[in-house]
Amino acid sequence: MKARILQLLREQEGYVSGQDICRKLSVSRTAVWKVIGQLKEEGYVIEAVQNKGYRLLEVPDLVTEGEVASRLHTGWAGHPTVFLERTDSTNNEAKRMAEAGASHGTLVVAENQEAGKGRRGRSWSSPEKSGIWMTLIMKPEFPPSQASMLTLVAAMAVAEGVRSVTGLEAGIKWPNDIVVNGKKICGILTEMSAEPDYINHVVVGIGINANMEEFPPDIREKATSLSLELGEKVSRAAVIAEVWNAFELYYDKFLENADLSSLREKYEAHLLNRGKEVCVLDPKGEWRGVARGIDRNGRLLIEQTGSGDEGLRAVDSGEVSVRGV
Ligand code: BTX
Repeated sequence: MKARILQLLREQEGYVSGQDICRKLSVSRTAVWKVIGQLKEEGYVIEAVQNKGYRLLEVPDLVTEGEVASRLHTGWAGHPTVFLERTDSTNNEAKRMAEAGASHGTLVVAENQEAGKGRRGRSWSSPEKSGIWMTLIMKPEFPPSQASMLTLVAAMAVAEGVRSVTGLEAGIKWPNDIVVNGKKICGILTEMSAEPDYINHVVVGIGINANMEEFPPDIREKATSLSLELGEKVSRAAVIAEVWNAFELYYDKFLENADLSSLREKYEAHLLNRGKEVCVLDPKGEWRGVARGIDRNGRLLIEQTGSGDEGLRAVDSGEVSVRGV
């Protein structure tokens, strides 16, 4: 009921009368009054005026069930959402839960992540109560070879979610860095447990720098947060909900062919490397070219330059890394 009352207050520009809330939710006046009291205790500033009703003036940056659920419009992603005060890594937690039988769509969100992980053993800086550290458990039916593309689907969802909540121009640096004004605001780590032809589970971990005001010296040059770019704090709950609202829509499109053919255009519209010169760090030797887009499997298409070996080459994120020139 708390989530529904919050939703009604948020949707209304002016006052919502107590009577309207009672009627819409089929509850008593006393019940509404109690919930309003609880919300005030949690830090919401709600004005109550006789004969007019209630008006929401200020929302604290809380990552609570009420704040997330009142904005989440998904059928399965985030149902249920498990909120933790602390964990080692939401990806590790999600894997443990998946092995213990947690269902497809379960989302794990933690306020404090003590050992946040990046790709290939790197670490992910996760300061307390200012970022978004979350992981979705998935048990899909497509073959394991397709799972790495979920990272690109997630990147699109983050770009979309961030744009819709903040208006910031979030773009994607292939394959899955989300960048605002040239600096990284998000990292995505997808991990899988599978047999050769069968996925046990996939966990899609997303870290978003939401409201931190500074970064450790080693990443200060390349990292930023939504609040630093926007000049004001953002509602982390709103970003969480909008990311999964977008993810579910994109995932449905992905499932049409179990590849990115229906999403390519949209991904490319956010792709910052497009039309730019890139250097491919290939273990067999570095080479350069101009990034043109992605193929249906999420490989970056690069037009090779300057080697006498011209043509479009597709590179795989598991094999090479790419940096801007
Ligand atoms: P990555 O390997 O692409 O990026 C890791 C690199 O990014 C680090 O080596 C460091 O240079 C830089 N970095 C570290 N922390 C930050 C930060 N907060 N902002 C910007 N740059 C940073 C990307 O790996 C995948 C990260 C996934 C993180 C999520 S959080 C929820 C889930 N749980 C978990 O343990 N990991 C995922």
